Amino acid sequence: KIIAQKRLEVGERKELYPVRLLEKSLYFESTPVSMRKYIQRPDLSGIIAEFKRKSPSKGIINAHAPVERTTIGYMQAGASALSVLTDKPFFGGSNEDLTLARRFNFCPIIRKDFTIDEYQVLEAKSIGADAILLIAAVLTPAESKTLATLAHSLGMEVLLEVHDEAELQANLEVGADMIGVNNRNLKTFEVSIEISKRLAPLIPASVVKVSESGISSPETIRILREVGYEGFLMGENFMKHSRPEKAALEFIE
Ligand code: IGP
Repeated sequence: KIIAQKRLEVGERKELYPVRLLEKSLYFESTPVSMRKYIQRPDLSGIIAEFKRKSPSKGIINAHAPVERTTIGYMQAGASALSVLTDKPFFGGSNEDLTLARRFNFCPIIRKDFTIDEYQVLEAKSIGADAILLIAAVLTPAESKTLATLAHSLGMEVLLEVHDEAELQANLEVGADMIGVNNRNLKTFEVSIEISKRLAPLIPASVVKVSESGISSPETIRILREVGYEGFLMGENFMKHSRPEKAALEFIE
């Protein structure tokens, strides 16, 4: 459903903003910040703090928090990177949200969208993203590889999201910089970090491991670190507060 909607949406935007317009963005002249490196920095928390107003599983999470204050605060709290949802129908985000976050922050920003088309990779670059998300469940390994190669040619990094062993095995040749294990089952919306624990030993050491979704305690992060994760993608646990950045500061301290 989400993917069918995404195809329509991308089709419309391609007409409105053809690639030759996207390529006029000044961001094409700037070098992205390495998200891998920031995640591995010992002086930062490893937390990738997410800005999202709503989600398919929870509905509205936070309709009022402004992008600027929230993302600046996330960074000041010690987040290693920012994740900004740019999908409107399902997550209430926009490209403008990411560009605003970009204008106020130097840290890496991943554009959280369902990337299915090369156009979106160019678009990510044009709005100031440093990394893109590829979801194994909605792409063939060949498609992922094409999109990853394009992202790399633009200097961006790739976070490849997987949910099980089969997806992981099938995508080892994609060349992702980071592999994210989603703890949320996309069919049942159920969350369990067991999936991160199970897949950790199967992820090659050269790839940065990220655990995604449903993280709400420092104890969980400690457990995930023990099995090899360096990045922790957290959204709702912060965004459910009226001041998400304050929740992040308390959590990280
Ligand atoms: C954040 P949570 O449970 O902390 O809000 O999860 C993030 O992992 C989640 O938003 C997410 C996501 C995605 C969103 C994981 N994979 C793919 C959109 C698309």
